[in-house]
Amino acid sequence: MNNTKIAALLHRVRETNPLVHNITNVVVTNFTANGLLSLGASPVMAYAAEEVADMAKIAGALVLNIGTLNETEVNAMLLAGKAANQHGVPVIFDPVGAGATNYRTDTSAKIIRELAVSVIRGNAAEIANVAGEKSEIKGVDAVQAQGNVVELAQSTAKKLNTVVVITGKDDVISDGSTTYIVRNGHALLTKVTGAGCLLTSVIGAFAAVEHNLLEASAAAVSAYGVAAEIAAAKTAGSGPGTFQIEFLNELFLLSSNEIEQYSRIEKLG
Ligand code: ATP
Ligand code: TZP
Ligand code: MG
Ligand code: MG
Repeated sequence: MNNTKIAALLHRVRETNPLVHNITNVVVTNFTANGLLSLGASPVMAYAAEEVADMAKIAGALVLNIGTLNETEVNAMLLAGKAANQHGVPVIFDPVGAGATNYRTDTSAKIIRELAVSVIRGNAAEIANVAGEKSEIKGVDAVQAQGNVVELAQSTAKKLNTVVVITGKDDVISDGSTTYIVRNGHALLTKVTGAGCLLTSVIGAFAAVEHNLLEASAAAVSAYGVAAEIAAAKTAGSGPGTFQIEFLNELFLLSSNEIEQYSRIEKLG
C-alpha cells in the first residue's frame, strides 16, 4: 500500500459508484448519505426487516452502526448481515458507544458472534470494549487513548479474525499480522458529529471495490484524512460548521495529486 494505490482506489470508487447499504444511527444519517455521494459512492439506508436481506445482498458493502440502537434495528442488522455473509458482501461494523452501556457492549458482542464481520472501526475505547477489555468511554466519545493502540488493534484483529481500524489523532489499521499507521486528519473532525460514522461508511465504499480489506480500510482512512486537512486549511479561522461543508466538498474534489502529496501512511510489519 502506497499513495499511488490509495489514489487508484479512490478513482475506482468514483468509477464504480458502489452501492453502500447503511443501517446507521438517526444522528448521522443525512451526513453519511451526503458524504458517500460526495466521495462517489451510492448510499442507501434501509431498515425494515421485510427488505434488509434483499438490499444487503445486492450492495457492495453493508455498514452496521449501533449509534442509536434498539431491538428492532438490531434484529434488522442481523438479518442484513446474514444475507451479506451468504452473498460475499463485506460487513463493516461501527460499535458506537460500546462500553458506555451494557446494552451496547452486549449487542456488539452479539453482532460479532452471529455475523462474519470484515472490518470493525471505532475509537480506542470502543475497540477495547469490543475486545472484552474494560475501557472508559463517555457516551459515544473516547475519553482518551489508553494503552498501546497498535497492540490493541493487532490483538483484537487476531482475536476476532477481522480487520480492525482504531481512529484518533493517528489511526491504526491491522489484520493481526500487517499493521498500518495513518497520520492524516484534523482535530476539527472531532467537532463534527458523525465524522467517525461517515468514515466507517467510507471504508465500506472502499471495501466494495477492493478485496484486500486491510488495504481498502487503510486507503479509506488516509483519503478521508487528507480531505479533512485540505478542508481545514481552506476554512482556517472559521469553525466546525464551515469546515463540515468544505469537508463534503473536499471528498468530492480530492485529487490523485493531493493524495500523492499529502497521504501519510506507514506500514509497521
Ligand atoms: P469519537 O467519538 O471518540 O470522536 P469517532 O467515532 O467520532 O470517535 P474519530 O476517532 O474521531 O471517530 O475519527 C474520525 C476521524 O477523525 C478519523 O479520520 C480520525 O483520523 C480523525 N481524528 C480524530 N481525532 C483527531 C485529531 N485529534 N487529529 C486529527 N484527526 C483526528
Ligand atoms: N449519539 C448517538 S450516535 C451519535 C451521537 C452523538 C453520533 C456519533 O458519531 P461519531 O461519528 O461517533 O462522532
Ligand atoms: Mg466523533
Ligand atoms: Mg464513533
